[in-house]
Amino acid sequence: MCATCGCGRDSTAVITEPHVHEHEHEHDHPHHHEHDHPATETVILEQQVLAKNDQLAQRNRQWFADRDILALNLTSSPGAGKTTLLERTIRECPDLPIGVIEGDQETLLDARRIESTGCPVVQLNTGAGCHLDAEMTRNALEALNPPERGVVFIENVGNLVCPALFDLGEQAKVVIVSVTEGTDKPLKYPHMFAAAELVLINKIDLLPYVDFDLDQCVRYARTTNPGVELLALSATTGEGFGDWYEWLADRRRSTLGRAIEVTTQQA
Ligand SMILES: Nc1nc2c(ncn2[C@@H]2O[C@H](COP(=O)(O)OP(=O)(O)OP(=O)(O)O)[C@@H](O)[C@H]2O)c(=O)[nH]1
Ligand SMILES: [Mg+2]
Repeated sequence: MCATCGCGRDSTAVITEPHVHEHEHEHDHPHHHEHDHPATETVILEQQVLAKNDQLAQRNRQWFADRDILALNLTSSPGAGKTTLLERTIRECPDLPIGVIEGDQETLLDARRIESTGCPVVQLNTGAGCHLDAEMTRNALEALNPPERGVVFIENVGNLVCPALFDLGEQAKVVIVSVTEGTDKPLKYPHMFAAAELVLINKIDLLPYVDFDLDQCVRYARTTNPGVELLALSATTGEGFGDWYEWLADRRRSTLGRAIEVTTQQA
């Protein structure tokens, strides 16, 4: 967790401090050294922030359940294509009741993009913060007042680290990784990929121009999270969106507990 936004305060952190010994002597003082490998010093701090967040997230989850709302927490590194994916999804699923919560450190830019599709949207600005939490989400939900039996997309702050830790009460985290970011992201940010139910590999229209190994990225994601589903698509061209809509319809069926179709008008 990071120190900048305070999300690590009162939480558990393991600090490993390797230091190499150059001496080979016997100690006559009582402290402990590991001579076979770098010594580590572990500091355990409390987990209060995350525990409080989990409680509030549970209330949000009940709030969604009471209204038959499917809530999805959309995470990615900055610029992977979260808002572009939402714009296309909203335009191509006109019969699906959608509400959007936008999370960014600053500006209303993403909210304006969503607003231009005609979809209800609330923007959360986190200032120095690098993730949304359950309390912010609850406040945004009250302002959004999303339609019952619909879908709420929560676009998290662009960041593959802290949003992995904060449950917002969603039914599933959907992680977007784009082909311009490099094949290794699932290995470098394992917590985010471990927390995901679905990974969308976006910007596949750019595959001919970038050094990205799609199969390897899938393998890396499955190393971190063996059960994760992966779909490759392009939010710009719409390629692969049929599978995304099928996944969405499937999740919506389980939320509503009965068969329901998502009718799309794909371009
Ligand atoms: N070529 C290509 N460009 C894309 C695709 N999806 C998004 N982009 C572009 O990538 C840039 C960032 O897209 P956004 O949708 O704003 O990304 P984001 O994840 O919402 O960004 P933040 O909210 O800032 O984290 C924009 O210039 C998009 O047009 C895609 O599938 N292919
Ligand atoms: Mg965005």
